[in-house]
Amino acid sequence: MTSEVLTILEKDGKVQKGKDPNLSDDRLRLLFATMVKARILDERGLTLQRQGRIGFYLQALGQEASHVGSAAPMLDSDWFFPAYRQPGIPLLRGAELDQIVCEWFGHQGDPSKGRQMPVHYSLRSINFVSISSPIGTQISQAAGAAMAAKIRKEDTVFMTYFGDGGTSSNDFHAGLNFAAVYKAPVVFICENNQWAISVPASRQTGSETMAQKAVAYGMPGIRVDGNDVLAVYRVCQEAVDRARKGEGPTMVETVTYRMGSHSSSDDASRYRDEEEYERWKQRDPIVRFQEYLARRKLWTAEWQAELEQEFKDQLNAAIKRAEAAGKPELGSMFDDVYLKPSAQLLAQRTQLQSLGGAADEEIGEFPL
Ligand SMILES: Cc1ncc(C[n+]2csc(CCOP(=O)(O)OP(=O)(O)O)c2C)c(N)n1
Ligand SMILES: [Mg+2]
Repeated sequence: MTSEVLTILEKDGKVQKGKDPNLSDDRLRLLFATMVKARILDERGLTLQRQGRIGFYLQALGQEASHVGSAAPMLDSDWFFPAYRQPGIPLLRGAELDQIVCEWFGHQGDPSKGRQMPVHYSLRSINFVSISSPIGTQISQAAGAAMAAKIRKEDTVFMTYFGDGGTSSNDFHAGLNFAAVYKAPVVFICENNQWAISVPASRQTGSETMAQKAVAYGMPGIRVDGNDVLAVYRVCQEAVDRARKGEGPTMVETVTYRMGSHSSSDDASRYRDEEEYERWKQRDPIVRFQEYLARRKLWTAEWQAELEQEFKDQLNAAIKRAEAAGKPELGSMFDDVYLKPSAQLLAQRTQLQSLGGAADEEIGEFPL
């Protein structure tokens, strides 16, 4: 294990010799289109929050290659235990846009029935487990699910995402330790975007890298350029193959950058140098990939403009439907917990209904 970072995409769309994962033209175009769509989704989400139409938003600006490239080698039957900065995964796996947008509003059509914060998707149709707000909880959940699949002799791989800050959580320790001891089929993706809200990665750990922590638990820890979709794909394909062959977990540290603020409730200009942002902007993952595709004659400005317009039209239509759908019936908050609701719950539901619309207040701002 070294602190070396694997890169494949060089300047002007050139690739390092012998390292290109040789994906088909269709696959390359799909990855690019998904990254572009994820960015549009994020722009629109933040705008809706600024307009006061949704309560909160979290962008993945600058991290599109990190999560789209890592998710792409997973099969449809595999499972994700995500954090909150991977909007490209639902898009890549063909989740319904209406479900995503209804979740932002907490309106009818949201699979979580408005019980989650915006951007905390739960998408059963694509094996995308409900996003948790407490940092790190998904890490031990993914390890446990992978252990269960192994015991049941299922051929399934699990992938979980967390940030540089997530490596300081208790669940990081518990999850990596269990996964390594039981050789569970799980891939841990640490998206090191250099910041945990206002805490820089240098204040997060005394370790030289995040990836080296994996070695202590007994699994490979690999560092990859997180703004290079080909490099991320290649490393994660190997990690997924390893897991499927029964050789155990891998941790991948994608070295990337959070180009936006932490969330709609944060202002990064209060603690972060403009110069740092400008430096990372030069390594924009979408621009780097576009240069590579253009070199291979797989990209034209017209093609990108067309796919952008088509997606914006779909998104606008989905937003219109979601906004009009209205809130879930208030009493639905008592559903889905017990097969047979307890007497207390039934009494509380009746009490709530007797209040009429009075309890159904407008949403305010979220604190984080
Ligand atoms: C257990 C817990 N502690 C604190 C928080 C508040 N919090 C929300 S996001 C965050 C930073 C996480 O940083 P990182 O893991 O690097 O992920 P990033 O936001 O950079 O993607 C914190 C401290 C929380 N949600 N849960
Ligand atoms: Mg971070």
